[in-house]
Amino acid sequence: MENAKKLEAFQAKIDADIKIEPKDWMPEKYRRTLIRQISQHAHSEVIGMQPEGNWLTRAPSLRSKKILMAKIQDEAGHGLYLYCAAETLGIKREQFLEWLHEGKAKYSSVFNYPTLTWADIGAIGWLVDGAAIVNQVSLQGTSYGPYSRAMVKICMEESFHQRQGYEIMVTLANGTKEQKEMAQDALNRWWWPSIMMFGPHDADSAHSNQSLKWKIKRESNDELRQKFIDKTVEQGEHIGLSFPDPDLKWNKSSGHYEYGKINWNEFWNVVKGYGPGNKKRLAHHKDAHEEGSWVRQGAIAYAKKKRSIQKTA
Ligand code: BYC
Repeated sequence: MENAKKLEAFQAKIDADIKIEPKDWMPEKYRRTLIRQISQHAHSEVIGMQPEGNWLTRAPSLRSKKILMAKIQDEAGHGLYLYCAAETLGIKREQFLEWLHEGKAKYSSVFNYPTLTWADIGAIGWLVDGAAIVNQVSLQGTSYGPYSRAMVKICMEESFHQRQGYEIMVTLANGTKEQKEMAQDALNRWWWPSIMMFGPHDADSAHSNQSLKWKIKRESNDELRQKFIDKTVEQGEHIGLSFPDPDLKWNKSSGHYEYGKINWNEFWNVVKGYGPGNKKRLAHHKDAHEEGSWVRQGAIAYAKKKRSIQKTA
């Protein structure tokens, strides 16, 4: 009875668009859903640095190298804001990393594809960050205060990332025949993985109904995917690129693009750990984590020492 009343009051707060803060009462399932989604979001930001890092030493100019370096550093920062937001739910960061290393926590499927050419860096910024922005603008309105505030800051930086990628694609699409082919090839390989980022169709999405009711998610997977497709197709056509989907066509009466069948076997295969880069990405993360342990130990020792000096002063 007590719990039913609390649940009712909780839902009333959500319905009135009042943010839920860390010390507020919340149903255990709400807390667990947030822990799962926010920590997976954080892992995606951090693992997402790897495909781009692959091109840092081979960027074609000092300018493009500086921009790419700044972008990758931003992704690390996004991971940190998100781990902090997830920690407000009572779980330590070490635990999130343990779950990631044990394969219990996911990260976005899209980061398991390789970056074969410089054009892939353009495609990631334009398409992957472009898809992430659509999702994250919506998540600014999420019901959990710390997640929502992290999203506001992250979105400001993501729009610069999307432009960084599109600028590379524009340059290549207006370049030599070989450069245009490189841009087209990158679009061909990144288009489907990018639209898979939004997750399964609504009818097959295990968590959507409850997450929408609790306003953890503000729009469904398919609604967000459609928004991304509608805005991105025009950007691609504007620079003379074509999309690898023969069924992609404008539907005048609905005001949206129709698109072909998504290969869900490929998606689930990647999500389950069998994509082209899963093993490499995780192994690299584990190695980097181990190699960085002396930095963490040093930082903890320094903080302890500083606290004890402050106490005795
Ligand atoms: N990849 O019921 P559903 C970036 C899983 S990084 C892997 O629809 P939900 C960037 C899902 O977890 C930004 N798994 O789930 C960084 C669930 O499995 P579990 C990344 C996926 O949570 C560097 C199952 O499928 N953005 O911008 O309601 C460089 C059923 O799905 C995926 C985020 O992380 C996937 N794509 O909705 C460049 C956004 N999709 O957990 C750029 C935050 C689904 O039950 N997350 N699954 O085992 C979300 O908005 C939601 O969690 C999702 C899925 C829309 C992804």
